[in-house]
Amino acid sequence: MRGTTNSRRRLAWWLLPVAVGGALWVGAPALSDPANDPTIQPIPDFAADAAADEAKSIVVRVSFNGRAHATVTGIQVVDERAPSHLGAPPLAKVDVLGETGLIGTFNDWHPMWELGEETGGGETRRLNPQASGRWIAPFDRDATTVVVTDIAAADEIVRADLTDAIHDFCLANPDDEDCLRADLAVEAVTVTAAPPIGLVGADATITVETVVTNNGPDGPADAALTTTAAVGPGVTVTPASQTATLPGVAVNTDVTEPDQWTVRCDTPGKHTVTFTSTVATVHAADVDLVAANNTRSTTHTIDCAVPVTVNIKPGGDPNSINLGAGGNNAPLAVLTTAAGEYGNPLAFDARTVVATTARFGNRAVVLGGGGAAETHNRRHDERSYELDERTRDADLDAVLHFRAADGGFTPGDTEGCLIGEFADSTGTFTFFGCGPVRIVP
Ligand SMILES: [Ca+2]
Ligand SMILES: [Ca+2]
Ligand SMILES: [Ca+2]
Ligand SMILES: [Ca+2]
Repeated sequence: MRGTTNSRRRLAWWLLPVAVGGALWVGAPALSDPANDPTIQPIPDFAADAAADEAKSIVVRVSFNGRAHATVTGIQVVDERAPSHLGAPPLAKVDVLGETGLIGTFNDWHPMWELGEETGGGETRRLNPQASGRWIAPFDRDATTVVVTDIAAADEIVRADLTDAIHDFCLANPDDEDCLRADLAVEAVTVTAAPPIGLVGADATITVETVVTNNGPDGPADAALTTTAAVGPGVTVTPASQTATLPGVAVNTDVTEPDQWTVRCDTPGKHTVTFTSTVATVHAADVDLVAANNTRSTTHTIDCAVPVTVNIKPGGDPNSINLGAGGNNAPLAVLTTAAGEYGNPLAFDARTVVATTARFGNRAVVLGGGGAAETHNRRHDERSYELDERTRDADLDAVLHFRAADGGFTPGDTEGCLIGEFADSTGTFTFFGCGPVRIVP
């Protein structure tokens, strides 16, 4: 240790703030300049100056438990200008970080360093391992973190998250010039696109749009939007939640955020999905004092249908669909199948088909509620043909008849679809199946 030199340097650290804050004696200008004459210059009004000074600072208090082991005991925004660190020694390095990187850095005292005076007049120093102290940084609305490094030990002493303290300050002082007061609101949550039915074992896509606005008074404000999907048993929605940042939502301006969700039906029946959107400010210095309008929900009911195998024109191939008079009684078999047969996830007993609910035709037409109704309003249970058009297995299938011209077919259609209800001991559910057709105009 170069004791003498170090002592002198430390002494300079003591004195420099005094020198900067007070008069500069070295090379002082001549008193002949009236501007430098203290006898005629007014005494500054400290109270008035303090009131006009809107500068704030961030105070990080710590207590040590050994060198470079400090815990944060408090973080606070105060209405006072941060002290100058111009003459501070390179003991601790204080970095103020924001979302996009370094905002400011300065050297400061290390609270563990304690200086004293020897009885003989010399200077003593010691490290107090139980010290407590504070660092004071100029306020910055974008500050997120203070990192203090012990320069000599090259150790991070503390890393303090400032966001709660800044947010609390702005909640208490929303009209402060560094705070932004925005009443963000979710105006609407709407399912804008969804398939008419879901199929058990298959994925479907649902589009949900959330409209966010900023009721002011301040803006634009970045908004964080979170939308969650809640479902009961029998259906799965992924992801469970989605987030988006809506940059710069201007006052009285609507911003629409669309999200896509994958819905998978696990069991037959009608299942309800609830989409809930919540908006919040993004930055610590931005506050929304009206929480009541930050969340909105919508519910969507998805009818999970059981996929079935249909043999249009059983025993025949191709499955010609005659839209003229020849197609007045087109037969179709709904096959009774075991789970896994023809790729169907669930077993299906065709004898549960409710014939009066069956509609046959173009896919979009039957999914939209149209299509041809069963000609006789009844089901014919018989051992019909498998898709090879030759095999007839032992179980009974449901043969139905339709007037093809009522199916909404167009000449280019290559598939015919059947939708309807089936009823078993557990309830009434929807079934759906399609097969290839050749349209005969
Ligand atoms: Ca609000
Ligand atoms: Ca056939
Ligand atoms: Ca069968
Ligand atoms: Ca059969």
